[in-house]
Amino acid sequence: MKYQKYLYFLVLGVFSVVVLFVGCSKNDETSGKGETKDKAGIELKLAETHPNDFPTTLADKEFAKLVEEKTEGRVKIKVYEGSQLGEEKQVIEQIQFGGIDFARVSLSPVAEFSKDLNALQLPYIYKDSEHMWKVLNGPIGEKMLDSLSEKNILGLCYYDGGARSFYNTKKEIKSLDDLKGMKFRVMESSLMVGMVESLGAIAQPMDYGEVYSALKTGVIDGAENNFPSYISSNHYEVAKYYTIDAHSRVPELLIASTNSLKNNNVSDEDITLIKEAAKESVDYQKVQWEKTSNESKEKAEKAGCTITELDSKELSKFQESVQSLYEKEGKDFMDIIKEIQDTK
Ligand code: GTR
Repeated sequence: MKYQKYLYFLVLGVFSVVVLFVGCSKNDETSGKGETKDKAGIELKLAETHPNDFPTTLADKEFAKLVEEKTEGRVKIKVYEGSQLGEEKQVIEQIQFGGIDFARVSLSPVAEFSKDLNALQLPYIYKDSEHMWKVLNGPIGEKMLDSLSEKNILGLCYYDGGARSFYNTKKEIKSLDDLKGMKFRVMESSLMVGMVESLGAIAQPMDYGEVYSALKTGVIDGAENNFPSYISSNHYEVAKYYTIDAHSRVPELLIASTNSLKNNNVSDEDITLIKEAAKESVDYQKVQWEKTSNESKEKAEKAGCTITELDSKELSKFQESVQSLYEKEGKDFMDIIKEIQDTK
């Protein structure tokens, strides 16, 4: 009887130790950033709209790889592509709160939170891609990234987003007149609404993920984007008319949440390494961008899309029409506009 009692306590003791051990090791794997931080580094989330093989997604992954290498595993970044963490507007809000740690988003919706950024996406502000990169890599580009800190955003770098043009389900657009009265989806950006209106068309802001079905069901007549997005979103299947008017070059942005970096105790040294990794991923992204742009245009041609180049006379009409927008939307940052235009 006495032994039975000892045996009972022994079994109970062994059982408790096992339960405690299993519980602890489970906790280590799954929870508490604090707990895993010391042993395996922290894992942070990066939100991306585009699918797996898109140039920006590939660059996000290159960035994540560089961060892990440079911080020797202290900071790991997992890329959630295909809008798994939400559409861009909500993602940017989450970045501000610290609910999402990193994101690659278009500059357009970010400019809603930091209005001066609009100078970088005004229609026809850049002569060409080279001019845009001079601006982005120069003092204006740096200043704009830094200005995001007021909104709890750490601006890391710019990626290439090519040039955006109109496409639609209805007809070939060869002139400014052809645009009149047509309804185009735009990003969640007041500047983009103004741009479409200045060209005489109707603007409908909408999340990117809703555009395909809106085109299909006729809620909108068209949208506007670069060739890689036109293809990867499958919009080309339903909106077969693409007119190369290249009305805006909207840079892509890689950003981090200053709140999340703080909450996760990411050290200043590691933040410096994160910034370095971002800058180093830019050239890689540009190579991917160039390749995918060419392939996407070819794919659109092969799929039987009608691709129209605007003649120079019509292009000047587009450029003249958007001037009203410079005066209306750009009045608070005329100095920046001038600086951009003067950048050689
Ligand atoms: C793409 C851009 C995305 C998203 C999308 C849109 O060109 O890369 O980040 O902003 O356009 O039109 O919403």
